[in-house]
Amino acid sequence: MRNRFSKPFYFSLLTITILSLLTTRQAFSGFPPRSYDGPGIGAATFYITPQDSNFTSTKPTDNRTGEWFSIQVRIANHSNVSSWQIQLIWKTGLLDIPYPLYNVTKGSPYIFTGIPSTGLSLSLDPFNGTHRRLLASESTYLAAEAPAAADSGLLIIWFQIKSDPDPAQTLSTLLYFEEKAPVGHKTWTLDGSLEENDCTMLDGYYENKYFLLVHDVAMTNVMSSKTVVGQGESMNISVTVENQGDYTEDVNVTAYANASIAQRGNITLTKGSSATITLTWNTSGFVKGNYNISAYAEVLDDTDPADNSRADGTVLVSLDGDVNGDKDVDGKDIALIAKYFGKPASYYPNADINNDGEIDGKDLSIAAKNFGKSWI
Ligand SMILES: [Ca+2]
Ligand SMILES: [Ca+2]
Ligand SMILES: [Ca+2]
Ligand SMILES: [Ca+2]
Repeated sequence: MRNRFSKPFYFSLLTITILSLLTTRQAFSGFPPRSYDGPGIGAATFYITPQDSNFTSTKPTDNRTGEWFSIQVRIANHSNVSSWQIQLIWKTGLLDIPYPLYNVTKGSPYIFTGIPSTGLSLSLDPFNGTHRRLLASESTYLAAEAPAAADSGLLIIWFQIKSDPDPAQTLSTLLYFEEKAPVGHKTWTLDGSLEENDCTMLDGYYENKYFLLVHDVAMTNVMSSKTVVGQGESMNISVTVENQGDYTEDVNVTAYANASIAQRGNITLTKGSSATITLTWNTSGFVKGNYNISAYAEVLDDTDPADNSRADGTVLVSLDGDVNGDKDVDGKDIALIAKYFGKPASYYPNADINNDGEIDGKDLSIAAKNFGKSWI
């Protein structure tokens, strides 16, 4: 088409003068040149739908090469369109249109439905060493214009995926409308007077990436119910585990007092979910002293092992009946039990000496048995 309009050398000065006398504007016929660079009428938007597509591979051996997908090129908020042309460009390493005659068809509802026109004109050729271009256009006859519409179809295009990424690689391409190209190859619409309309181009983004499914659980909270526990009594350790991976997990959970196992447990967690279970530490057989409380969540092949364990400070194993942790059983301990007497353990967990959930006479009698004793 450019050749048709780049041979002015054959024109004599006389011819040009006569032409300029006969017409100030070219009569519309067939495929128009881009003859006017003004603001035009209307303000349409060319867009690609879907705007984004990811062709995700879940493991390196997934083969997406050869798969097909379609996009539509559409035009929105247009009026006075008698001719449209788009130049669409993409990276050939990722996508291609192997058979344009079969794989590029009119969109729906097509912009020129019921209007006499030239028919769809298509050409597919290299844009540069890495990119390929589809040039598509259609014009109406006799200055006929498409009625104003919110949205119309231009093209349906079937692309084929040409490459698979390896784990270290993502293949991506912008499917973009070229508007800064030389005259004749840019994207535009014209009205019946061959005036160019204002247009906005919304490109699409396409990516073929390798996505590894992972096992990853995390210990997000560890909470000891007591700060002081009587030797031979029990306390609770609440552990919260989150499944940050991609599989449903059967999680083994272990609470520790220093390096010793306090108790083991198990939680089943679906992808993205979180749950808390309560483990119990029976201090029978543990010598008096401070213990670091921690918990560990375990699944096979955890890809992020750093978040699987968590600590929660220290707990004192003391003389049974020592509620305030000063290593004796005296009036201060009795006073604390008395203060919360009849209340649930949550009011003052250390005072629920026998760990049965209530602060009552049983706790008081345990303290009474060791009243006056101390250690160290
Ligand atoms: Ca994690
Ligand atoms: Ca983890
Ligand atoms: Ca005490
Ligand atoms: Ca109790």
